[in-house]
Amino acid sequence: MAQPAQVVPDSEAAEPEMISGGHLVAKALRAEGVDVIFTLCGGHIIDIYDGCVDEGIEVVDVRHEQVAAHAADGYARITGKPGCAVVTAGPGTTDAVTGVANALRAESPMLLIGGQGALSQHKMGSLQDLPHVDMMAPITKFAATVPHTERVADLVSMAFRECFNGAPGPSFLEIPRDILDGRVPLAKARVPETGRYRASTRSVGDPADIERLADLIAHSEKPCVLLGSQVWTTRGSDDAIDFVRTLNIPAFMNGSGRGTLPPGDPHHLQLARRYAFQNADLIIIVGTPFDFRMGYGKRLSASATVVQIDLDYRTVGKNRDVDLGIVGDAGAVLAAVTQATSGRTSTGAANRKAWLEELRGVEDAAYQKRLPRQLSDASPIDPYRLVHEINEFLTEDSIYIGDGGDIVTFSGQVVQPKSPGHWMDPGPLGTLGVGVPFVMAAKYARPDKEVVALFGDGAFSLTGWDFETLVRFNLPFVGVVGNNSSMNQIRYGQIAKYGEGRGRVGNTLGDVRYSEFAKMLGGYGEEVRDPQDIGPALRRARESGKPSLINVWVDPEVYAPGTMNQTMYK
Ligand SMILES: Cc1ncc(C[n+]2csc(CCOP(=O)(O)OP(=O)(O)O)c2C)c(N)n1
Ligand SMILES: [Mg+2]
Repeated sequence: MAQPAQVVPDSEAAEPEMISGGHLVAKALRAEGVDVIFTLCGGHIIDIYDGCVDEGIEVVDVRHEQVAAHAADGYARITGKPGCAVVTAGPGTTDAVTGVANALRAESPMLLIGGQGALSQHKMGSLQDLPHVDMMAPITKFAATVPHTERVADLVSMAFRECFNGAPGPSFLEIPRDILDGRVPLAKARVPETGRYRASTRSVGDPADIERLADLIAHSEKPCVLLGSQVWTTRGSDDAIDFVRTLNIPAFMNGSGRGTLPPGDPHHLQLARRYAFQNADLIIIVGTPFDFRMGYGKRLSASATVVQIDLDYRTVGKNRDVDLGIVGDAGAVLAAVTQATSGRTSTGAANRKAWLEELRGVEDAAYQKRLPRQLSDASPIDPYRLVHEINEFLTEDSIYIGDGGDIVTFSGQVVQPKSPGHWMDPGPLGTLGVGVPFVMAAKYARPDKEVVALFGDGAFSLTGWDFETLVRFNLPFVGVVGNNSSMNQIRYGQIAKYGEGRGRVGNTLGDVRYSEFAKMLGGYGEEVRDPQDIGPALRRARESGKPSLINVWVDPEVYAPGTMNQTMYK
């Protein structure tokens, strides 16, 4: 005889699996492949840590929230995955503002999660309560409050989707304390699955425009291309290399696009840029806006045909008219154009030999003119010598990070990364203090790489205490302080404007022995006053296997040409 089906009374039903908001955050981070959060603790956010323990996400705890946010930005740049910083309510979130703002201007996809007072105490004056979403809205692509525990993972995935809308950028979520600590049945929470909540961003724009660009190139005798940050963001380096080589187009690189072509490559140019922009008949701008770094587009010849390719519709044609605009993924667009030229009788490549030789001549002359400064034995040390030694020191596996004023302006001319994605600077916000957090992110994400950072003494001071975090997490790197006991880039402008006698106001730093600071915190350090000692000291820092600071005393009375021209303000 069949047994009657067993009816379980409600009171004895198996309890549904419950989950808290913090654990849902961790699940959503996991879905995006995020394996680390950068954070400074606070009572509002600890449940996220507990979730990270379950999901195997590492918690890297820093000493200032600005560092957490910059590290998340750096992690995104290095890995191509979004970075995540988690900070507490109020001052934790305000401290992170600079890092978020930097990521916005640098088009870096990061998520900042901030704590918030409990929703049940909304507007009652809870501890650390501030209008975070209002504060973050102008400097993010998306800023929202999570209104219910069931929605936590859903909103994290939404924030990630928004990070990759157009040109990438930061998102912000605040999670009220009761929402984060609350527990809901797992079955009721929306937990988006990896690969199922974001579409591809590899668009090539209008196919007719790809053909038009192929035509323009085929008929150009003097083209050049500027490979900007989005070439790296879209991981389009190989496509860009194929494009310039197949079509024989001289290439300049800026921002994170530096290193796309290795130094010594016949198509790699740097110092002839102004000449090329003045004399080219076709200028192709890839993944970089016409901002101050481009003289707002004014430095491009008025008679050249100008093409702009960008992930962000809003960037194309901004500040300067263009002849052709393509909204799409840098690598995908360049690959499509190379492909479009392949069936033609002529790509024009052979007609560009003379133009390449002309540019090479300009490049070589500029290099020879500067070389004596790079080899200078002067004491105090000429900053050109310091950056020359750093350039010589870099290998194909060295990620170079620049954080400072004048000293980094020198390095921008001389230091050439040897591989794609091996150059990091703050980007167009020009934020001092990104150095230590970028080291943290780079070395954490790519322990197989060497990280070499050049700091101004002013820049280092902003976030330098997190050198201790690098020691604590065993993240060795070669650090160099170009020490002029000054905020020298600003000092130059003051002297030029107000005269020598009034040039030393608000820009003087102490003669700090940063090597001792490094040693105090458990790192390696050396002082260098003689140019001959720079190379050996760098090598000993490499060998030490520790976070290091080589404090190099440079001449405060010499300035980079970019500083003297005050190009950044023009
Ligand atoms: C966070 C921040 N504060 C202030 C500035 C303005 N600023 C630009 S360069 C500079 C001087 C930096 O000094 P240092 O890092 O020692 O480099 P140096 O110019 O002396 O080589 C300052 C203060 C900035 N860019 N970022
Ligand atoms: Mg300085």
